Amino acid sequence: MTRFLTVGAAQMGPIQRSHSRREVVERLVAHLREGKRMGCDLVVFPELTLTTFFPRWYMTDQAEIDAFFEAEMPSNETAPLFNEAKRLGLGFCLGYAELARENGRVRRFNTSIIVERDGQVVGKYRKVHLPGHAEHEPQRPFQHLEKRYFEVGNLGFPVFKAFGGNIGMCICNDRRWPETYRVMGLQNVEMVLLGYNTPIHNAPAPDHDEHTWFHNQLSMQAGAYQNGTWVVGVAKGGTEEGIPSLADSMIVAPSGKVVARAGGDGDELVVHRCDLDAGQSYKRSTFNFAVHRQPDQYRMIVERKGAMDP
Ligand code: CDV
Repeated sequence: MTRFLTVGAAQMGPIQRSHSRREVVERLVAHLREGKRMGCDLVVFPELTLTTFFPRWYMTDQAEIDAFFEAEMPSNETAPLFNEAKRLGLGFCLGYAELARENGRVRRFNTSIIVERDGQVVGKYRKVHLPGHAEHEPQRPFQHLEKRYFEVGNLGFPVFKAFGGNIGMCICNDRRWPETYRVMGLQNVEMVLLGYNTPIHNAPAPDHDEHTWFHNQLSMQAGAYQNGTWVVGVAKGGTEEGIPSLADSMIVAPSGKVVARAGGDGDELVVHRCDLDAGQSYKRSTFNFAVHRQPDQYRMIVERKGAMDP
């Protein structure tokens, strides 16, 4: 028996600092309605969907920083998104800056959630690989202060039973690290939902700029193939606050093939009907972990690593 899930990668064009949550949510609702027309079960939004990509600025006023965070989900401003999704019978995945209170402490994470078709939040992920820096680096044309504004995620890489399959999430820079996908692969993940904000210019390594598109695609294709999973990569693209960023949202099959892709760098819904069983032949053959992986050998190499340090 086959299990199909029609997914929409809801690429967002730029969100400027002057754009209100209400304006952004209206754009998200437009994506949902188009998703419904196109037969989607699930619509995936990018990293930090609700605001401009604020880690590009050095800020010291905590109230100014916290204005980019969500202390509750849904909130008054995001409730219309939840309500419309429920009315349409659509699920969604949303990235946002989360202000949490845990054990009497305020914590801030770069988070994404899975919301099922009945409006219930059924999964949460907090970004683990935070790129950039923690201190102001004025020599850069723009900042990338994720290490300043967020804590490293404390939920691991969980895989959730949702939409009739095994669904995982990761966020932006996580997609470049093979262990992101492998940790989920070891939990039999069938679809990874991932949003990103990737400036074309990489200040510490400008020689990488020309490869930005290739590296994005390479990471997602490798992660998909090596773990027999779908990968849904969703960008915030276009020029945001003067900074051009990568669009190129795409849906990658467990074969590693790109099966659907954005054509522009604005708001655009990229849709594909995904067979959640399509990864089975990879998981049963080339990437049969139980038969072919050698965790003891990996451990031995890691334990000898002193001899190998550069
Ligand atoms: N938001 C990100 O995580 N961006 C990084 C950039 C800084 C390289 C990325 O991996 O796309």
